[in-house]
Amino acid sequence: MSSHLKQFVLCLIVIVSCTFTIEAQTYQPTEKNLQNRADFEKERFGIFLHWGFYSMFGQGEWVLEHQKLNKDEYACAARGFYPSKFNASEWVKAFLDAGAKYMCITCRHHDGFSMFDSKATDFDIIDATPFKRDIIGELSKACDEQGMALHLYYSLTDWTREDYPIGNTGKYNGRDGSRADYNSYFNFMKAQMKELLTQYSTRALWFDGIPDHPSDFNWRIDEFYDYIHSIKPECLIGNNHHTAPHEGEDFQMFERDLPGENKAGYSGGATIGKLPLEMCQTMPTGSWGYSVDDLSFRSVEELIRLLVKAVSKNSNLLINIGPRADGTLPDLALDRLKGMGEWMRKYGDTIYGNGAGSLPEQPWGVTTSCGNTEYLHLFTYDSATLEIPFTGKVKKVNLFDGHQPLKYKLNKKAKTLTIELGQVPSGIDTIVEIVRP
Ligand code: FHN
Repeated sequence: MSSHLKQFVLCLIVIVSCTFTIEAQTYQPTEKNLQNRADFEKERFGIFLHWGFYSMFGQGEWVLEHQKLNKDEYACAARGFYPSKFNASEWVKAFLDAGAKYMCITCRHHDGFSMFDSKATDFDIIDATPFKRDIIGELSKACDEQGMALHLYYSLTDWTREDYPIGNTGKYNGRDGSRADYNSYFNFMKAQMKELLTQYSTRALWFDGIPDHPSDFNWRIDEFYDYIHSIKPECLIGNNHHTAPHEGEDFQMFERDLPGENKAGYSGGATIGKLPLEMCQTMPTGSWGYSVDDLSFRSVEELIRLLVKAVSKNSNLLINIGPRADGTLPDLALDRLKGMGEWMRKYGDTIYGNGAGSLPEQPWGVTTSCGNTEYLHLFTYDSATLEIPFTGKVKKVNLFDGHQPLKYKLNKKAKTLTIELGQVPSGIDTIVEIVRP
């Protein structure tokens, strides 16, 4: 073989091997993972729960940080954590009755306390509290029994472990930063991932905490995601890093804002990707964890409209509750869940399996759609006649309530559809359904 031919063959081998190397790095979700994504996207409504022994302080989930508490003294409070009224089945039933199809609970928040039976640490619900019951395990069982999907929130930030490299937070709680050892911490997290993925019916992992370090900090996230998907390829991974989706992720979340908005200030760098979307928001206007003084709960009307708006932007809504230290859900949270359930039982068809409609947000409200049916959600409108931009044909136009036919006029030249609503809309959400042929 001539030297030129040898060089050509060698170059060809290098190119092909590089191609395979690159392809090997491109994440390929499995069919079951894609099915989980599709199911997640159809469900549209989930319940978020921020719960830990920090609920005993009644000052939210950041009390350790906000009060600059000593981590060891703070950990002593776990010895009194006994949520005697916790009933996983009652919780799951309340969420399902509200119309939610999945739940996401903090199995380990920034304080590093594990609400599940972990062999990787004694700072967990079994070893550090008198309760000694696997809260995540009981919720997983209740979800299986009642048909609710379980997602687990897991913090990459840790305010109490010495091997976690101290970042923007956790600086004043008595740790010796010189003992940081990210490899040790990474292996601890991998050990817990294996527990969470094999001990429970975990459909998704909801990561948080990345902003604790600057963007050049090496979390070894690709290795972490590969490890997770090597154990459970169908597990959905989402990470609340407030930026565009990262290779290996299966859904994209937005905090306190609808996709594309940035009113709360977390989503400045979060360009909307192609993955299923989810926005999360608190039921009270304050913290995620239980705050004894935070009784400013959003109204049922506001929560329903938020859910409808989320769906109008092809997003799920994950609405958060902070359970009390005794294992009960705040009365106001139960009240809101009840009100949402009453609405969802009547109008859930305009939410489940729906995505964005043909119109961007209008002064009167938003649109959702499913198949050949579009739903106009009129929140505030003071006329009995509505004209919208519209192209294409119409099979029928109904008031969703009772599917009562409405008079309409299609103007193909002006590309408008004028609908006689019969009366000026009132209430939380007047829904008009437009069925195309
Ligand atoms: O610091 C956390 C906070 O406690 C809460 O868990 C929220 C939920 O999205 N995420 C972080 C703040 O961005």
